[in-house]
Amino acid sequence: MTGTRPGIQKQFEEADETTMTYTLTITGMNCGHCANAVREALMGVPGVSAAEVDLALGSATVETDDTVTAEALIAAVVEEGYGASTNV
Ligand SMILES: [Cu+2]
Repeated sequence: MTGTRPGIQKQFEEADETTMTYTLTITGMNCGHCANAVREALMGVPGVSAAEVDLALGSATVETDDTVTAEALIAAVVEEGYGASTNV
């Protein structure tokens, strides 16, 4: 059965799987400027469609396509000078 109608099957899978949401714990942010820097770092990762950073909670919610790994998101934040981890 698999493979007989790959086009149709793929469309349904993609509808479900192309958007992923990561929640990261961010450390080292002190002000809105920091939150903005983290947000821009996340938005700079190819495949990220939306990023929201909550300064008070020290967290980030990132929407991506399915090519993006948590490691890539963490690396972008660390490169910006902040700490990041995921609890998946
Ligand atoms: Cu700051």
